[in-house]
Amino acid sequence: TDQVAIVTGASRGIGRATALLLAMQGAKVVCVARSADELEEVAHKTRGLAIPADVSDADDAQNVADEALRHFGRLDILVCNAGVGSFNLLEHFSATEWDRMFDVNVKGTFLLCKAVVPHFKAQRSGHIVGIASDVARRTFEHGTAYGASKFAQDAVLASLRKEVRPHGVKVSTIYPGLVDTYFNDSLPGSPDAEKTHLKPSDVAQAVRYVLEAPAHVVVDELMLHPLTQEW
Ligand code: NJP
Repeated sequence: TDQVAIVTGASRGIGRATALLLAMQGAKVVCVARSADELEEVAHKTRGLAIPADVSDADDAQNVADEALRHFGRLDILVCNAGVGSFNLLEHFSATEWDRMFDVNVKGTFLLCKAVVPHFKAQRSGHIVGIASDVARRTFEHGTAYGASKFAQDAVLASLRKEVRPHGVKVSTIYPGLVDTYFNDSLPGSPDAEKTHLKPSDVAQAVRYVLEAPAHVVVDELMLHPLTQEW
């Protein structure tokens, strides 16, 4: 396809794998994250466009949509993947850390969607894919801040789904379990991870699956876990 896809959090992890897979499928990819060097490398590999941006900044978010449209002349897909998380007992979280998670995970999703939705509605097509988390559907110790942010992000996407459906615009939400990435300052690639974690490319395949649904079908929700993960 010659579709144009914005992928946030494309500098590493799930976003990087998604950008590479969509490019392999023929999409033109707009790679978004804060780390300019890593982003350039991914944009080079995908022969796409790198736009360094902070998704929690309203001007940055609008600029991503404007630049993508200016550069490629069209816009079809937004993958809202950028996210951060850390885990602790409630009383050990600082207010700053709480804000960071809500700024990136919730406000970032809101701002990117807000930037593309008017365009998608006007063209009566478009597909937003949100990378949420299985913890948007369950609670756990040490998850007060991250879990709350993922519940909130999920609610943003679910409400938006109802708003845009009458305009021919799709919203799909993906709920992965553990994924072997740099998330929460971890280092991917440990020998055990193959059994205990999904690979970033597993989640990228899920993104591809929801995007490939026929025009009259929307995959609202898709949850995937490593077989070993209890949840
Ligand atoms: O994590 P990681 P994942 N503005 O750390 C970017 C969800 N998830 O791939 O800005 C723009 O390898 C950051 O780029 P940079 C999770 O909640 C994960 O696992 O350069 N971009 C990087 O590219 C998140 O929504 C697991 O630092 C910003 C990317 O985000 C999504 O998967 C389980 C940014 C993070 O890459 C991708 O995370 C689950 C900002 N302000 C859900 N802040 C899991 N890994 O186990 C960060 O259920 N980024």
